[in-house]
Amino acid sequence: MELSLLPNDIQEAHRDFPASLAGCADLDALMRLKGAFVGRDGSHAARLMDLLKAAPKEQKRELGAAVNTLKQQWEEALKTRQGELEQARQRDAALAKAWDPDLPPPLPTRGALHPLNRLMERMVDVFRPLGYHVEEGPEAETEAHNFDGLNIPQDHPARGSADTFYFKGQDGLLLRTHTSPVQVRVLRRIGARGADGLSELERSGGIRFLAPGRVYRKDEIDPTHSPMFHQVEGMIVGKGIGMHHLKGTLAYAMKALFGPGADVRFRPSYFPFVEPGAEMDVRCPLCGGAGCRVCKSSGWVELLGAGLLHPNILAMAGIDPAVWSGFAFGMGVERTAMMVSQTPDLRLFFENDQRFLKTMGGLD
Ligand code: FA5
Repeated sequence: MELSLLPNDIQEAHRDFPASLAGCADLDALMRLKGAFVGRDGSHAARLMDLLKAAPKEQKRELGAAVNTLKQQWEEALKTRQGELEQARQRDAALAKAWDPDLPPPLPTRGALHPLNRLMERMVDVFRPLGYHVEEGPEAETEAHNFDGLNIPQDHPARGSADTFYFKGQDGLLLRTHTSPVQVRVLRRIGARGADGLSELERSGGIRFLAPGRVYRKDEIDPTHSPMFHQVEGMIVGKGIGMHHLKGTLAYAMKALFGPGADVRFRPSYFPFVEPGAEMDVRCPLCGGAGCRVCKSSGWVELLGAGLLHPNILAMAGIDPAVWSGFAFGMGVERTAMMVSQTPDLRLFFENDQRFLKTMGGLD
C-alpha cells in the first residue's frame, strides 16, 4: 500500500498502531484508541475519507484502495484486542466472585528442621545431663585420622576404594567413613602437653563428648543402608573406666530414646580401636521380633558399635593407657530414627516427601 500518499501524522500514527494497541490495558483505553482511528468524527479514517472526496479524479482509485485497506486493518486488529480484553475482564470478575474476604488468609508453610537433625539434637540432649558436650570434625578427612589413628591395619578392607570415597589427586584425603576420626582429633588435642608440661586431659581430669555428623560409605542402598548417613559418636576418657560404665550409659540412653520398655541386647564384636568391642541391637519394633525384611528375619536391628578404648589409640595420642581408660560408641542415626518411628525404610528420610516428614513429630 502506498503510504506516502497519506498525511505525515497519519503515516506516523499507523506505524505506532501495533504498539498503541498492545499498550491498551483495559477496554476504556481501547475505546479511546478506536475513536482516534476509526471514529465517526475527526478520526484518522474520517479524515482519510474527506481527503478521498477532495482528491482529483485520476488519484481516486489508488487512494481509495489504500484508505480501504488501512481502515480494514485497523478495524480487525481493534476487534481482536477487544476480544482479548473482554475475556480478561470476565476472568477477573469470576476470580473476584470466588474470593471470600471473610475467609482467614492462607498461612505460609513454616520451615522446620529435618527429622534426622531433630533426632541428633535429641540424642545430644539425652547425654548433656551426663556432662557430655559436642565436638566436631571435618567430613573431608585424612586417612591418618579416619584409619591410622584408629589402629586400623593397612590391609583392612574398609581402606579399599571399593568401600571408601577417596578424593582424586589428593593423597590420603577421603570422605570420612564414620565419626570415629573425631576421637583421634580430640585425643591428640587433650593428650598434647602445654608449656606447663601438663596436658588438657591431666588438667581437666577427664573428658566426655558426642560428635554427631554425616558419614559416607560405598554401601549398596537398601532399607537399612545408605551411602550417606549420620552417626553420633560418643566418648569418655577418665580413670578406671570399665565395661560396666559403657553398658550403664548405653542402657540409660536407650531407655531415654525408646522408652522404659526398650528391648536391647549387647553382644561381642570387633573394631580395631576398641578392646573389648561390642554391638548393640534393638528388638525390631516393626515385627516385634518375629522376623521381617528390615531385621532380615533375625528379630534384631543393629544400632551401634562400641567398646573400651584400645590402649594403642591412647598411646598414639600421647596418653598413658596405664593411667587413663575410656569407652566409645558410634550410633547410626537413620537406624535409630527408623526404630523410634517404626519406619520400614531409611530411604524415606531422604526423599523429602513433605507428607512423610510431617508425620515425624515423634522424633523430637
Ligand atoms: C562404626 O562405624 C564404628 N565407628 C562404631 C564404633 C565407634 C565402634 C566407637 C566402636 C567404638 P559400624 O560400621 O558398625 O561401626 O557402624 C555403626 C552404625 O552405623 C551401625 O550399627 C548402623 O547403625 C549404622 N550404619 C552403618 N552402615 C550404615 C549405612 N550404610 N546406612 C545407614 N546406617 C549405617
